[in-house]
Amino acid sequence: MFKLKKVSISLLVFLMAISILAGCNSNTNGKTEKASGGNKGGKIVVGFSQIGAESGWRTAETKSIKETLGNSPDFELKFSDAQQKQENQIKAIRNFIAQKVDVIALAPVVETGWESILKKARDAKIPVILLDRGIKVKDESLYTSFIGSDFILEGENAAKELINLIGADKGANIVELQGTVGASAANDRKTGFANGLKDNPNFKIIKSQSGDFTRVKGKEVMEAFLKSDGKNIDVVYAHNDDMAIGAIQAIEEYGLKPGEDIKVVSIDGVKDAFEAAVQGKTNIIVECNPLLGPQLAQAVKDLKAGKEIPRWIKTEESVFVGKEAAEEALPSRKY
Ligand code: GYE
Repeated sequence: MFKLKKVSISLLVFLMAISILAGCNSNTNGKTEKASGGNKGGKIVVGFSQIGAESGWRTAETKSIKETLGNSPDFELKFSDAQQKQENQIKAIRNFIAQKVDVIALAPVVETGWESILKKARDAKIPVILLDRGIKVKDESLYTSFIGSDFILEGENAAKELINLIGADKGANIVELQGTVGASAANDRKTGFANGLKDNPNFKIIKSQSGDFTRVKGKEVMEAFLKSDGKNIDVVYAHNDDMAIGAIQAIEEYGLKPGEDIKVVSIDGVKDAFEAAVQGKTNIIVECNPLLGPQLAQAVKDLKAGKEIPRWIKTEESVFVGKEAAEEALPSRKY
């Protein structure tokens, strides 16, 4: 009797496990997501290949997409986290094609190497919308649209505001913390910043290295810069706020005052950066908006309704310089 009960409980657990597995399929990096054959119940099925969770910016972007598309009766969202690996993104796109999603949204970790998988999506007649970072492809028809910021302009604005802050006649020794190697956001922010400095040769980039868009690496690289060149550094330019926050910690541990002894300039505009600015620890924040969910939802709807969507959907962005600007903006910051 007891034995029988035990067997039937195990059988039940086994059957339950099978039915759960049947409803799910394992995606590229081992995480599971709901299976579906596309366009279920009139919903538009969107497969989103996200880069990972390296920064406050990216977490805010994921939240915005999940809140907008994941909670809407109009969409079914399939979300895949690539954990910073292009190969995971390629696998995720292959899965989305196999699942016959209606639209693929891709936040590409790096700029190159997308041709072959995007050709597969095109052959399957699934439009691809790039989100937040761009790619370099010879055949521009491999994607439909890019939703995101002008990173070159962001870099130029960072340089322009820095020159205003320090004074064009003075000049500064700058160290640069680059984003992920090969990412459009890193390449273009580097180019834009260099463009912005080129008429002011007194502003020199004395060191430049990748901190991979993370706090931990930003801190590590800044520690190395300080160790080799500490007394010479006037400014740190970080391609995102998280690396700047890591650098601020490194500067404090080195015994200098961030925002005063070493000026800090970074891009994104996450709350933590505004809090640092309020404390006078950072000087210039160039905004880059991660709340792309509503724009993606609109673009996908328009596309499915047969409308032509813009090749580049840009976002309005500002620059915040100094303590007062940060104090004023902080209460209404959404990310
Ligand atoms: O600035 C950074 C992130 O691609 C625009 O990626 C995005 C960048 C953002 O990790 O914080």
